[in-house]
Amino acid sequence: MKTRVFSGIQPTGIPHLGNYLGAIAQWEKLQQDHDCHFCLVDLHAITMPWTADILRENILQSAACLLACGIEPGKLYVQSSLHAHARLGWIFNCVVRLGWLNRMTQFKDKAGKNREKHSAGLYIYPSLMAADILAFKANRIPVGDDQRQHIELANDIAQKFNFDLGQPYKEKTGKEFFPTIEALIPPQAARVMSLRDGTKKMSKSDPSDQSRILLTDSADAIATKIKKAKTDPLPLPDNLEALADRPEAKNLLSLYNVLEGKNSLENTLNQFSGKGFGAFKSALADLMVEKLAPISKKTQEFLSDKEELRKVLKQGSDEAKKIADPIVTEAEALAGLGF
Ligand code: AQP
Repeated sequence: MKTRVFSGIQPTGIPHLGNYLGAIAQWEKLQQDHDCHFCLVDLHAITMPWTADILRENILQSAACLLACGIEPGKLYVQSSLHAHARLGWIFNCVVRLGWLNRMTQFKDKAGKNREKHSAGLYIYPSLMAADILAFKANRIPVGDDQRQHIELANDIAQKFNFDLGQPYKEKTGKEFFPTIEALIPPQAARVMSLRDGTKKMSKSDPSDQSRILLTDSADAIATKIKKAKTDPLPLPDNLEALADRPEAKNLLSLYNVLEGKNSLENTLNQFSGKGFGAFKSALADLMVEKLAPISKKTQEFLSDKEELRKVLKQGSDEAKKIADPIVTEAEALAGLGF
């Protein structure tokens, strides 16, 4: 049996380069020889203020972009079309401990000083994410580095469920009900940083458009964003140690390195060491345009037929239901639910 892979992305706008290098590029490779299910997590998207029409449009745009990145029809669906997520999510809300949720750094970062004003959904988001994964009993989760802590929490929730409620299943089968989950975090570009601040991750929710490269950005937009990207006055160094306290330079060099398909930052450093940022940025923008232009073009093609896009998402949902519905029904029975 093929190993099962699950991952999701919030349909909160067109995916950016961080989403692509941290997650989507891995998805595209894994689908060749794994049982893959990729999800547009609209239930997560509504944990921050939202508008229904914009959300609907973002779902189609994100779907078109993911298909343009090579995700195959039948493997992509919308989270809210599968009730298994919310059903298991509620059970997990009752399994997860408040102390565990209090440790989640992403909530602290997003809620900031205004935590009282944020939705309860934002706070319990990680337990829904655990349900997203475990509704499939998936055990390989390709994600960026920012999701590491949430995957650890999903394992804690799975273990507590197994221990508190899964004993009858274990006695019958000799196995734990939920498997152990492994995050697949890419060796490079696991955390692509903002173009405006090398200490913050590139994110769809950053208020500045200039902080991220969208996969559908035009050549001009890419050139302008890279030209304006924050840097420092020093020339590019010739060794990795000298990048330690230069986060913006390190981020841009890493992007060049990974887009060029090299697996060592030293190669890129050798190519540009001693040069100023002007020449390097121009080479980086050209390379980005070369890699992203085909994705942008295909996204527009997919978007030109929204009926077809909806059909593709329905197909993905039908496939996902076949797996997740029986698992969640069994989890409910173990929890004494589902009379
Ligand atoms: N900067 C990044 N570098 C590498 N991987 C990243 N991911 C996100 N940002 C980076 C990975 O992309 C997948 C989808 O994540 P998401 O939709 O939660 O990402 P986002 O762009 O960060 O979206 P938002 O709306 O702005 O959400 P928050 O505020 O949560 O960051 C995940 O696998 C993620 O690791």
